[in-house]
Amino acid sequence: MEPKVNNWEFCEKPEIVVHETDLLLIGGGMACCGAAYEADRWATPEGLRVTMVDKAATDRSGAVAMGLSAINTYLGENSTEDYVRYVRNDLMGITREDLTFDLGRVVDDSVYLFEDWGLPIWKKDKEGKSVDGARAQREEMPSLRDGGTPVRSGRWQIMINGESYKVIVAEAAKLALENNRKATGVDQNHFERVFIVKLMLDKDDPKKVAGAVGFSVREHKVYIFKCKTALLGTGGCVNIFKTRSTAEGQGRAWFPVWNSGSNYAMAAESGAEMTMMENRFVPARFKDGYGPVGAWFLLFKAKATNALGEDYCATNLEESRKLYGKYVDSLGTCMRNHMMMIDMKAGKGPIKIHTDVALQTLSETMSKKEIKHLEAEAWEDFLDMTIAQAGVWAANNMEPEKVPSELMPSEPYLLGSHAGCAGLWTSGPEDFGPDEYSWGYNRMTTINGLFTAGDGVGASGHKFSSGSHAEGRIAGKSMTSYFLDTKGEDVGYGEDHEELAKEIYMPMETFGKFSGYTTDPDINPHYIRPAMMQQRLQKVMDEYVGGVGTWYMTSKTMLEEGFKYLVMIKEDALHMSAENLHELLRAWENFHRILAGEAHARHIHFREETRYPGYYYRGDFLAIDDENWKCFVNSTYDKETGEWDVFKREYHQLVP
Ligand code: SFD
Ligand code: AMP
Repeated sequence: MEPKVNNWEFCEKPEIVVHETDLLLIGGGMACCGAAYEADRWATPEGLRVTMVDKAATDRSGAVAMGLSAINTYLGENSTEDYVRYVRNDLMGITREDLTFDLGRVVDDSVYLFEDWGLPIWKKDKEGKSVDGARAQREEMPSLRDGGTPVRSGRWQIMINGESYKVIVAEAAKLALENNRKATGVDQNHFERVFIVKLMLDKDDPKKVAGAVGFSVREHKVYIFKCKTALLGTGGCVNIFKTRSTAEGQGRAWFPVWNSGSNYAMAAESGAEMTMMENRFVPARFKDGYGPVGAWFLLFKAKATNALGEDYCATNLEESRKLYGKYVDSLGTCMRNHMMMIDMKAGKGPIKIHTDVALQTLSETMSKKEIKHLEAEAWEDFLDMTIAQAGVWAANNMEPEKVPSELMPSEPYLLGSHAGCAGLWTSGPEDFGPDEYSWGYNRMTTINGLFTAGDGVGASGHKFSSGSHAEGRIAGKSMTSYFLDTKGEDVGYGEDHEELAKEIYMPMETFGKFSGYTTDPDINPHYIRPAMMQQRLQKVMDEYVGGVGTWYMTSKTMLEEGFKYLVMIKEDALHMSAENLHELLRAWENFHRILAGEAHARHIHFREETRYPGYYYRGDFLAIDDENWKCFVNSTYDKETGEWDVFKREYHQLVP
């Protein structure tokens, strides 16, 4: 097919806005809000300009958009070493322990800040009774910083009334940006609804970042940011696999559908080293609404069984030990999934979580008023975080105190902050870990000046909302050091602004030029619409890279067949069309999803074992193989040739 060209004949040429800054924060989620807060503390006094650009409205953007009902990483009385052991166990023995240790020693300070900024955190009163966050605030119970006792659901998790969690964290970030704006005299340093699609590198040194480009999803504007250092804080990747939700429900997922793998795709295209991109997270969730299970298992002490009433984690333990040995004992997240899937595949489903039994048991020692409050908390757990699950209960006339709910493993997501560890290979702290893990600036990638945090940092999961914020703070401070240390060195990209705008708006020119060729603009031999391209990608990933359609099974032969389609999908993506700015957003999300999906598949193809049973299986290497594969799998991508170089990196155990 003829390559598409853009001469602005069929779509309006956008205005090109150029913004120069020093520290650019790409994203407005937990990581970038942490970075904005911390960068203001260190960069503003030095007169450095800080800018945030977010794809959405920062108050309600990213994974915490709907709020959360718990903070899953708060160490409190736990040691940092134990945190490293917990993360290592849950991620099947391979993590960058320097990054996890470094995060563990600072994360609680972010939680103290959240409480200072108004986040209602549940507390234990003098009798040891739970008091929800709003009442604890009203009764001025001691803050965590002042020794207050949180209500723990699990060893690492604390309960919150978190519907407005993101609004609270975003407000602090925006105040920090405003303080910086005033101090540095710039007109604007917070851009919302601007989707960044490409990083730009220094024209003389392709191992150095020099800027980023994107477009407004509301106005005909292309934004070009010139910067010396940038933070990629754009979250994880959702909707690369066929989803369990279908048709009218398509779009319902657990992780946010608007996080489209930009972190991984833009970094890969810049040549940054990736790590553990074979890892994924397959969360067990309340069926159809994708409601999380943590609070139910940990706070409400609910049990999950197969349809025969058996605890599948007990009945399948020894069977699982045959392939996964000692790894079954810590019953990590993927292992719990694995044992559930054994029963589901054996027809012992549906799997049910017994919310009714849990609430009835808890209410045995409670007053009527306390029971009413408990039932409200049961609903609030989802109303604070995954509203649709409360919707599914209501729509199905289900009262959790009366009937159990069905659980289902969802489609896979790529992320680095939750119970997964895909992402970029970054420098760790100077004071903890082997030399090869640190190259100057904490959380800097292998591209100088390019940093990442949260879902962007690979090989160090279980950071969650609080850890992503704290990691953003670490990066914000390091970016300031990097800028000051490289003050005399100029950077500048070579890209032409007009050519960048043409490339970005190509799908709109394509639609304008060819949509009249057929009677139905959806059916056209000259282009493919983004929604269809997404469906194609999801189908190929599902069938060849271990989606729900194959019970997460794949192999060398399946992957190699899949690669043929992925290469064609990359070619065909150049012929996507976009009728409006929303479809242009969808088109560029696909470009990012396709590359993130390919990275995932290339890494799974390289790692010849099944390290994460319950997340995915290599049918040709079903067992865990510590002898050959207790190591990191890293890669770099060459966007000119489309070639991936995938290789091993040594794992060092730092905490006994
Ligand atoms: O219940 C671009 N998470 C939970 N963490 C907890 O601490 N407690 C919980 O209770 C958690 N639960 C939970 C969680 C997530 C979700 C979706 C649900 C339930 C339903 C995990 C945390 O939320 C997660 O770890 C962090 O938020 C990750 O932070 P970060 O910063 O890595 O990602 P982000 O917050 O999603 O922000 C991404 C930002 O980037 C923007 N963006 N901007 C410009 N250009 C682009 N190309 C962009 N692409 C994305 C987004 O707009 C956003 O601002 S439970 O499951 O455990
Ligand atoms: P989730 O709701 O699945 O996202 O999990 C939230 C938190 O609870 C994470 O820290 C999980 O590791 C933890 N968690 C979830 N289910 C269990 C379980 N069955 N046992 C122990 N921890 C769990």
